[in-house]
Amino acid sequence: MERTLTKKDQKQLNKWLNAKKVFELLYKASRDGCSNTAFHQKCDNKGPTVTILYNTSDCVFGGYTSVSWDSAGAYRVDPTAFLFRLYFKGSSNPKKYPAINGTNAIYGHANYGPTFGSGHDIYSFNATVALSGASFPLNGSLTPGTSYVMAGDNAASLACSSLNCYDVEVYSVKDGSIINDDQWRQLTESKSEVLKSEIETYSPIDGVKVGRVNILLVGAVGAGKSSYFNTINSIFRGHVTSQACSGSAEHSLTTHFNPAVSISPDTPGYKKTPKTQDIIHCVAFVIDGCSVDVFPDKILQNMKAIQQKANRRGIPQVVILTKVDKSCPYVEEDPGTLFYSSAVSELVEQVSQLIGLPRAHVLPVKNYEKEMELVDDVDVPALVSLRQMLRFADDYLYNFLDEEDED
Ligand SMILES: Nc1nc2c(ncn2[C@@H]2O[C@H](COP(=O)(O)OP(=O)(O)OP(=O)(O)O)[C@@H](O)[C@H]2O)c(=O)[nH]1
Ligand SMILES: [Mg+2]
Repeated sequence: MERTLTKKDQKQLNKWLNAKKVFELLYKASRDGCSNTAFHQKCDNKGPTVTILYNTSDCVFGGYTSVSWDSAGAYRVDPTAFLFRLYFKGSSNPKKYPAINGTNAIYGHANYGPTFGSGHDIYSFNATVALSGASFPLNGSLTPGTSYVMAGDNAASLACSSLNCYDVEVYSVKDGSIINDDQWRQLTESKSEVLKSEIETYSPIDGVKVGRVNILLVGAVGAGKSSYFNTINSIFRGHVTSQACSGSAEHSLTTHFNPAVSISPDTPGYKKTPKTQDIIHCVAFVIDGCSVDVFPDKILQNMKAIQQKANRRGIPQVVILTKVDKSCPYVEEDPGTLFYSSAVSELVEQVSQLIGLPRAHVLPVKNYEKEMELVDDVDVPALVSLRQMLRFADDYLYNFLDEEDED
């Protein structure tokens, strides 16, 4: 039994909600602790949510509410709330139990975990529940039927009357992405072969002694720098490669250059009087699309500091916005929808405001990560991003047209 909301479960919930919502995990007892404080810290004032309990009888059940959890110690009205069962003793057995009139739909109390109904319809827990073996013996109670229409069902047929749970999860229920008929970013060229040959035949503008342009990739641990490099590399190699190690780790996986030590004039290879070909011609901030809502302040400050330095030198900057497949289920399923996805378009807007760059400088990509073979629809946004950086680098090189005669 899965102890997380599967795609199939999400589809079922969307059927009941008669909508296309996306589910974002806010709270998970096994991860965050089974306590009133952890629950309220993660879930208060987050809008519509769905709570799911996974008990040791392999029953999966819970409740949906469109109103926010809070710690006010009062019932909240929600005629759209409902309880549900997804699995019974390990078998799919979906059933929805609507609110009777919605008056006592949920109870938000600082000491309580998620609580539905005035008769302890589903009252998960109170204070802290310690893990006992592999499960949390929840200390609430399960007596559905006061505020929700059980239509012949009861605690036994809902969930084997058991609150001994492997896990309790709360997901935020958000408006899903939509796929528009028109692209939100008009691409003049959307064939990867054409983009590829455009880039292959690129050389920096005439009149500057620069054989190639230097692009600096900067970003947080795990943002997708190595993956982006690998994606571009793969496209030109003609098959998926992973020259730069990528993966997930607490500290940076790529430590080719010691990140703890700044470069100084004593660093081997340091050039006191760099030529135009030695300097950075474009700075690319690599940002994980999933991190945008909760962007760490420290990283933002670091980026702003780099931005200031780049601005002083007039160096163009872009954002490579990675993992956009995780922000839109359609893009995840079909990367060809990337430039049609409302979620990606909104994300680009959000990042442009966060970093303070025009939207055209925010370049969304979905890197190669799970794929074994090249996919045209993955290549196109990556190539578009690279072409854009080359164009910006060229713009920057114009500044050096007159300065190249000294040597
Ligand atoms: N779904 C998805 N996963 C991605 C994408 N880009 C990167 N990843 C995953 O994110 C994780 C981190 O990516 P890396 O490329 O290693 O990140 P990095 O910026 O090089 O990280 P460090 O070198 O550790 O600082 C890996 O598990 C990648 O597979 C993407 O566009 N979509
Ligand atoms: Mg790396």
